[in-house]
Amino acid sequence: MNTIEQLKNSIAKAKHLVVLTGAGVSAESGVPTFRDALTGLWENFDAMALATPEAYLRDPALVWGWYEWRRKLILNVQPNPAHLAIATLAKRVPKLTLITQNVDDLHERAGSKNALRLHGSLFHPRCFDCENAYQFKQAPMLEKEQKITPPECAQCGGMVRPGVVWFGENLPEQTLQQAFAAAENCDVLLSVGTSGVVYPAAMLPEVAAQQDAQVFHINPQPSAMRFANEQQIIGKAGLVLPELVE
Ligand code: BJW
Ligand code: ZN
Repeated sequence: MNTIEQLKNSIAKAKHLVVLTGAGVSAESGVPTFRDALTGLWENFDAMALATPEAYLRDPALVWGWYEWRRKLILNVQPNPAHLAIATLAKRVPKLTLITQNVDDLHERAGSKNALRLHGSLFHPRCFDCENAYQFKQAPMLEKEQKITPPECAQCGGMVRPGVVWFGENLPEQTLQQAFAAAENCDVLLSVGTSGVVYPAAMLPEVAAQQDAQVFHINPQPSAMRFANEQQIIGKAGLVLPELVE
């Protein structure tokens, strides 16, 4: 039996399936992954270095412009067959917990409900100082990749920041607890399109494997595997996942 057949069998028997997604699940929608090289205004920057509170405070317009450019990009793309297959899988198993590291809204637009968002969202900015939520009033106002001064908070006049989790910041506590509880209690965990290098999300497959769940990685690149109950399917999410629901 090949690994896809094994995965199908495991899913058919699963009482609780966890799907953990990373940037690779949105790649076939045309969204660059986090570790793809940046372009244009940001080509000399490393995404890892821009996604920090320090980078934002050093040059707010550079960082806010990067996030507005990305918000515009997301608004102009569509969910791909991988997002759609995950939404379909949720209807085929007794329980599916979707955990995403992505800050786009493509899972929701594909029909997935209640995704646990570990790293926040591009669409829910807040004040850097008082955390008051900020409502976008318009689609991103940028013709090209450019710096944009962040809007002001209506409550305290502080600068608005993206509603995402940057390096060195805590993940939303309740969401993180729910994600770990799901990993501890599932029988199958499917890790899709993540490099698995960013913590604490990177611990979730390991936690599931230690609790004897079957863990499968779907990625065009080989994944680091440490447990006997861990397997990989080398391939693109948009090709592999639809096979599970056809
Ligand atoms: C395809 C495909 C296709 C392509 N189909 N696949 C323990 C050990 C070491 C360090 C730490 C640790 N605990 C905490 C840390 C520090 C830090 C960390 O992890 N650092 C590491 C880099 C070493 N973590 C944190 O700071 C976290 N906070 C925290 O732990 O708080 C407590 C604390 C505070 C202070 C000190 C210590 C503890 C916060 C992490 C926040 C991450 N935020 C970002 C940015 C979000 C906003 C934004 O988007 O701008 O989240 S970073 C970035 O990485 C983003 C992603 O969600 C995340 C994961 O990336 P992902 O999704 O895996 O994407 P890629 O691009 O890396 O990989 C894409 C994959 O897709 C590749 O494998 C491709 O092959 C594949 N692919 N096409 C399927 N078609
Ligand atoms: Zn404020």
